[in-house]
Amino acid sequence: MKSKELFERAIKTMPGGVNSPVRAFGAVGGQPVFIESAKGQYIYDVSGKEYIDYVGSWGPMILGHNDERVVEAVVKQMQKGISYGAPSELEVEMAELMIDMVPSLEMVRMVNSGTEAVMSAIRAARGFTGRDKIIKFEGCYHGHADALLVKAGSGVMTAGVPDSSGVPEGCAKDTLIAEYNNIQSVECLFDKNYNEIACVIVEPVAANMGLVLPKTGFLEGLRKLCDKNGALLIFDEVITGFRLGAQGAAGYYGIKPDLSTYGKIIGGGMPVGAYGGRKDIMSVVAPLGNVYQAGTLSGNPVAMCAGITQLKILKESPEIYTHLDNLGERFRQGVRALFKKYGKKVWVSGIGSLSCIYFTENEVCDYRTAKTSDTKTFAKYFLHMLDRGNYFGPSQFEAIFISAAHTMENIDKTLGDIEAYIDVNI
Ligand code: KE4
Repeated sequence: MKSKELFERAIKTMPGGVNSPVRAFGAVGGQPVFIESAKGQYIYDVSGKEYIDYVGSWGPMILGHNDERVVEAVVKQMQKGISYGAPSELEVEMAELMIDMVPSLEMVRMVNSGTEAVMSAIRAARGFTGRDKIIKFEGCYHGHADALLVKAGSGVMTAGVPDSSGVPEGCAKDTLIAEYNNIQSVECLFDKNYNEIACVIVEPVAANMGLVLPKTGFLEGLRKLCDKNGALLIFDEVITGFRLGAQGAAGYYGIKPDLSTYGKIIGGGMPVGAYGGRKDIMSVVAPLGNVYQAGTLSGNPVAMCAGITQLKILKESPEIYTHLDNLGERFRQGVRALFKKYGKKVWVSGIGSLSCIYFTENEVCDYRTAKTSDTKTFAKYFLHMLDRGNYFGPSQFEAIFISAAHTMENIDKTLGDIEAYIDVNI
C-alpha cells in the first residue's frame, strides 16, 4: 500500500487523515508520506524510499531511531509486564535520574505528554501562589491545553483571546500574552496585573515559531521580574530538555526556573512527559497536596525503561553533545554560505542540534519577524528536499532536529541538495 492510497483511507477515518495536524502537510502542500520503518538517522516510507530524518519524531529520537540499547531495554521490560497501574522501581529510578541530571529539579511527577506536563505545571503554579493569571509568549507553543491555546488580545495589555474554537473565553481571559525577547512587554503585564500573576511560562529557546534564541538578558530579566512580583518562572523544556546538554536550556543559560516541563527525549520515543522543580511547589500536588493531577499510564514501566536508557546514555556520554553541536554548526554554516554564494538572503538560526532556515531577509527574533518568512518559498524548498530524500518538518515554523546518529556525510549530502534547490529556484 503506497502513501497516496493510505492517505485516501486515512482521511475517511481520522480528522485530516492524521493524529496530529502538522503531519498532514497542510502548510506545504502535497500529501504526507507514510513511514514504514526507521533506523538511526534514516526513516523509510511505505514505498521503501529512504530519507535522512531531520524531525526525529519532533525531538525524542536524539540518539537516532531504534537505538539497540533502548530497544533491548524495552523488549526486556515487556517480557516482565507492560503496565501495572501501581508503583514500580523504574519510576523511582527515573525520578532520581532526572533530579540528578538537572540541578533545578528537587521533585518530579511523570505524565504522558508535554501537554499534560505543562497543564499540570500551570495548575501547580496557580495552586501554590493562589493566583489565576499566567503569562505566555506569542509564538511559543506549550501543547494544546485550553489555557495555552490563546493569542494576544487587542493590545498586549489586555487578556488573551482563544486561538482555537472550543476554548471558552473564560479559559483565555487569564492568559496574558507577551512578546518573546521583549522584557518590557512582560514588565507592563506585571504592572497592569499587580499581584495577580501566578507564573510566566516560556520556551527558553523558542522552537515552535521556527527557532528563535533568547536575546542576552531576556531569560535573566524574566527571572528577576518573577522574583520581584512573587510569580513562578516555568521553563517549558519539552524540546530543549536533555537536548541542549544534560541540563537543558536551564544549564546552558545558567538560569534556575521554579518549575520545568519535559517530554520527548525523556520517553525515548514512548509517550512520556514530566513536570518538576522546587520541592515546596511540587508538594502542593496530590496526594501530598491539594492540586489534583493523575494518569492511568503515568510512569508506565515500558516507557520508563526507554526513557531511563536514553537519559543514561546521554549522561554517560557527554561527547554526544559535542557531536550534535558540530553537526548543527556544519549545517548552519553550510546553509549560510550557500545562500550567500547565490546572493540570496535567508535567516538561519540555531543552537546545538536545533536549527531553522527562514525564507526572509529580516533578522528573526520573535513571532512578528518569524511571520515575515515566505511560506510559499518554504513549501517549494520543503518538497524539493523531500524529493531528494531529506525529511524536514512540514512547516516553516518547526525546528530542524539533528540526532547523534547523523554524520557529517549526511549533512554534506543535504547541503548538496540545498545547493541544487538554490541553483534552479533562485
Ligand atoms: P506533546 O503534548 O505534543 O507531547 O507536547 C506539547 C509541547 C509542549 N511544549 C513544547 C515546547 C512543545 O514543542 C510541544 C510539542 N511540540 C510539537 C512540535 N513543535 C509536537 C509535534 C506535534 O504537535 O505533532
